[in-house]
Amino acid sequence: METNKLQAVIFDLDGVITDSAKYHYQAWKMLADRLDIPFDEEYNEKLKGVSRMESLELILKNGDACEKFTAEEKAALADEKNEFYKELIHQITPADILPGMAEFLAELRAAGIRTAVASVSRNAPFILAQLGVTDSFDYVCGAAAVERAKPFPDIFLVAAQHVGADPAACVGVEDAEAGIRAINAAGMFSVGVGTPDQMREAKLILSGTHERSLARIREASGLA
Ligand code: B16
Ligand code: MG
Repeated sequence: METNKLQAVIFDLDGVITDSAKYHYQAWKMLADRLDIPFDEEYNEKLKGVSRMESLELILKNGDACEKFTAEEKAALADEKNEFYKELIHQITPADILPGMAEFLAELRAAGIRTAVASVSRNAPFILAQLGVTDSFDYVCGAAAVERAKPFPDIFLVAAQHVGADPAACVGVEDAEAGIRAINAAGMFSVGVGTPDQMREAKLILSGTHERSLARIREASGLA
């Protein structure tokens, strides 16, 4: 298999394809308020790319409430958040694709580069359908396909395998630190969307999705 040619680009969903983080925030905020636990947008940054149950633990920790609930009660709290989140994401339309991403996906298709989504969100297929971009991806890898979440490389490796790409010939795009670590650990070239401070470990940093450029990615990654 050729490794000097760019074979696939694997995308995180939340924060890269669309800004679903704001809905996660609203849904967790509703739960935190009900439980009388402090929770704000700054603390919400810690939840990006983190699984649903781990997010709940982080929120409870902020209110010293980890020990207050049984495992069953915690599962019910996570379900409560998810039901509210599912209502919120019905608002998503194709207009909510982040700037430049629809064009970028079309450019990749035209160049014969495979595309996949690596999202730990169990709501990823619904969100992609709302955005009208399901067919823009060759494979969607969700949390159910892997045991270990980001920062383990598993989700990116499974996505590469499904699209028949060598990890060394793949680029991963992420907006969360745990995600960038996962891409690097997978042996892929990491592109980070965010500030240099947040994206310290990314090999290429874009301040926003509008800055995406296949030419820049090819040049920086050395993948033709
Ligand atoms: P769900 P990503 C992640 O999506 C979010 O960043 C994170 O905040 C969320 O807790 C996680 O999905 C699980 O989502 O509750 O919908 O299954 O960034 O991996 O696309
Ligand atoms: Mg993300």
